[in-house]
Amino acid sequence: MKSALARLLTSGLGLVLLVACSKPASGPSAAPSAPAKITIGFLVKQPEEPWFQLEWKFADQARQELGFEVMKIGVPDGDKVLSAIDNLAANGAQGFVICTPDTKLGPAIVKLAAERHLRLIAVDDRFLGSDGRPMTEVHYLGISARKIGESVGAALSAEMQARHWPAEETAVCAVTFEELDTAKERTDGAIAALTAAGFRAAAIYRAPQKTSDIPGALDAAAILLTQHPEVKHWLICGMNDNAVLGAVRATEGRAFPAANVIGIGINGTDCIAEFEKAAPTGFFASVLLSAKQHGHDTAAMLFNWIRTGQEPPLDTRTVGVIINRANFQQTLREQGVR
Ligand code: FCA
Repeated sequence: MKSALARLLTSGLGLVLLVACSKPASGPSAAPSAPAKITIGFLVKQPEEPWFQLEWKFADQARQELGFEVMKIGVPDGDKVLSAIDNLAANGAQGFVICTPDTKLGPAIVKLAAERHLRLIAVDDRFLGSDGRPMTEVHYLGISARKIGESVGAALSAEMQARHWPAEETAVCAVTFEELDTAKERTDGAIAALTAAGFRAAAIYRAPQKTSDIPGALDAAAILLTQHPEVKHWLICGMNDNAVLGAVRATEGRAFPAANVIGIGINGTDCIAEFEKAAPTGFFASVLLSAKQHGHDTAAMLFNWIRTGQEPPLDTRTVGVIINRANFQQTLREQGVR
C-alpha cells in the first residue's frame, strides 16, 4: 500500500504543493537557496594569450578568498563553447564567466545557459543579438574601449612630436579587427585622437587582421608596408598588444630601425617580454588594463550572485594606465600582475 506522502506526491495536489513550496517566498527574482558547494566556469577564447592566463590567475585568487571551485576552460570556437557549457552542467556548476570566441554566439550561449540553469557574465567581448546589436540584458564587464583607444592615439601623437618626426614622412598603421566591437572602438578611438591632434587623415592606414593574434597582425601590416615604401616613420596601434607586436615584427622584417617606429599596445600583459629585451624595439608603450577586475571581480560577482542572489551590475567598464620600458616593472607590481 502506498504511503500518504507517496499518494500525495503522485496526485495533482501533491504537484501543486511541491511547486508552491519550491517557489521562493519573496517572488520569482529572489535567490534560490544557496547550494552547499559553488562551482563556476571561466571560459576564455584565447587561453594562450597572457591576458587570459592572468584573468584565470585572478579568478583563482577570488576562489581562494571566497571558497568555491573554478573550472578554467579554453573555448577557441563555438563547438568548444557549447560542449564546455554542457560539461559545466554535468559537473554541477551553477554559472560561468565567458569571453566568447565569437560575439554572434551570444543568443545560443544565453539559451543553452538558461536550459542548463547556469548564470552567466560576459567578460571582455560583449554578446551581439541576432539583430547585430549588443545584448544589453546580459551582464557584462569590459573595458572603456573608445577612451582607451583615444589615450593610445594621444600618446602616439605626443611621442611623434617629442621625436620631431616630419609629418610628410610619417604614417599610421592601425591594425584593425572590426568584426569585434571592442576592437573597432579601440582603433577608431586611436584614429580619432590622432586626427584631433592634427595628424593628416590621408596618411592613416587601416590594416585588417584576419586572425586576432601576432601572425594575423604581422601579415596585415606586411601588406601595408609593401604598399607604402615612401613612409619613413610609422606610428602603430591595434586592438591589443599582439596586434601591435605583429606590426612591429613586420617593420623589423623590412629593416626599419626601432627608432623609426612607435607602437603602442593595449593589455599591458602581453608585452612584458618585449619590454625586457635589452635593446628597445619599436614597441614603445602599452595601456595596462586591469586583469584583476576582469578575472577576480567577475568571478566574485558571479559567486555572490549564486550564493546570495545579489545581481551584478549589467554593465561595468574598466580603465587602464600607460606603461613603458621605464615604469612597467613598478606598475605591474602595484597591480599584482608580477
Ligand atoms: C579582447 C582582446 C583581449 C583583451 C580583452 C580585454 O578580448 O582580445 O586581448 O584586450 O579584450
